Amino acid sequence: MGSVNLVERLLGRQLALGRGERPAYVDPGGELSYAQLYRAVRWYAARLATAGVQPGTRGLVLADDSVATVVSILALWWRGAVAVPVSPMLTEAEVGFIARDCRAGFLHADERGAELAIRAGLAGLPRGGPDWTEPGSDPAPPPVSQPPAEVLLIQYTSGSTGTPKGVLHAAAGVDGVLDGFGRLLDLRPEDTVLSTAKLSFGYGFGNSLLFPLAAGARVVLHQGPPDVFRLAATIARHQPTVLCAVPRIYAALLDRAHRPATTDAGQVSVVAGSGAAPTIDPDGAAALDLGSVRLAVSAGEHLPASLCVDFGRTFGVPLLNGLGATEVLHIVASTRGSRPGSTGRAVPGMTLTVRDDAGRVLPPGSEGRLHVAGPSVAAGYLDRPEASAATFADGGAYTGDIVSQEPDGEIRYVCRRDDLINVGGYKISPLEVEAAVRDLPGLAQCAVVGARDDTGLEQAVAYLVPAPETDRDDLRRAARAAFRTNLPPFKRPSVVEVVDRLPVTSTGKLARFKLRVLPGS
Ligand code: 3SK
Repeated sequence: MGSVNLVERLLGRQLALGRGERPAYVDPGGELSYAQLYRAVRWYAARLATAGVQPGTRGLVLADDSVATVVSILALWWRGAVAVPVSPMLTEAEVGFIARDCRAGFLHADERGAELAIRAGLAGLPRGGPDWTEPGSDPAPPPVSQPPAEVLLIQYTSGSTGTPKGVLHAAAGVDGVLDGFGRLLDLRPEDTVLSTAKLSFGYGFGNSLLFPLAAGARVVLHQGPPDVFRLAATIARHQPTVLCAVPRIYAALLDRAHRPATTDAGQVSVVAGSGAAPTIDPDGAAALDLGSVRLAVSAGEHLPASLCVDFGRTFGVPLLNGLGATEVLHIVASTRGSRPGSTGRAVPGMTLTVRDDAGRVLPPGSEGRLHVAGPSVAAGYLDRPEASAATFADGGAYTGDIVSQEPDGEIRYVCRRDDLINVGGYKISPLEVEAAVRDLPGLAQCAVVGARDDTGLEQAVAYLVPAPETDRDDLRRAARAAFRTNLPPFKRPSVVEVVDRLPVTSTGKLARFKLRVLPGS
């Protein structure tokens, strides 16, 4: 493979194909064509050069989804720099850690991201913002081509201990994913894509940046938390043809569709587990109409078969399930033509096998560790040789999922191999959530686990053991307050249960598996 020029593949190509006037992005600020996007990226890249950003500099992008966020990422690539997208929903401690861990040399931040960055002690970093996308006069040198092995994207993922790890994606991997899941997704220039997963997460990065730009499609950027009322309004307004979301968003859309419209007016709604503040529907019963949608994509967490079937029947839209991981950049198993309940087969160019703890391939039907090989496997974790050796092994990467595989290649998801809790695609370390209440007066012990609710979706449940003489209700209230203070919304447990004791194994260790049942079910 020769050198890779992603800006050319994603943007220059659309102009060369005469699609410059076609719409590229819509956000609350308006709509932008491919030609306008190209110019905005060039201006931003020129400003990066003036600010001293060099090829290889790591640029933290701390912003909600917007045109400016996309422009900053593409401009970093134009300059040969490394984009490090980070969610502004993280705490200042997490943002500070990530900035130090990746040795960030530049920061792009929106208003909220800038405030967060200052609290995180990043005031000294050279900083750009949405105003850098405005017309400028500086000539920008042409976009930099990169050797295939050059890292140009670092995506952070939670470790099972709660310490985020930077996943290093090389130019060839980012290029390769376009020929992998990108080929299977098969977007067209007439498509409009709407993803509720944000650019700061691997799933959203592909959905809202890589795949649509490679196809010359239009993208609607949804800001703020993805509650169903705002989502319904965005769908009604912008008529997406392809919707990408996590299963609990599809469950919330179904729930809304099944409720009689007359009971909706003014009702308070929150997408389960999103951690978002409840939203009051300002217009009463905004119609939920998925008539424009030709394809819905689900990934990030396990899609229960019943939800997949119910969604297809209710909306008449096929729901394509997928399994992905940050370590393999995007979706690597997908259900085109598979049966409901399946997680699908390998996407083009990727090889999936099920292996035992020694890395040996297991026969069909056996449960084991999902191993992925192919172009989009990342180069490793930043500065984590041990973790890299454990995950990036045997010619590919282990995703941390336990699955089985049928003789025809279909994957069936079983569970996670580690204790990470998966809520709407966010992988949450129980240790980090437990640490948030560690010093709470009146708390003797705490264990946090993931438990499936009656729809089959995982919820984070905190079990608290009170110290003697402690009022149980006071403890529950104090724990909820501590979770609110110490954790970003999406990491807060949705159920907090006070119990007399925690179960232990015969060797006296906490038996987390015994807690993985929702209280009351
Ligand atoms: O499920 C995930 O964690 C994921 C990560 C990156 C890209 C895509 C997906 C589904």
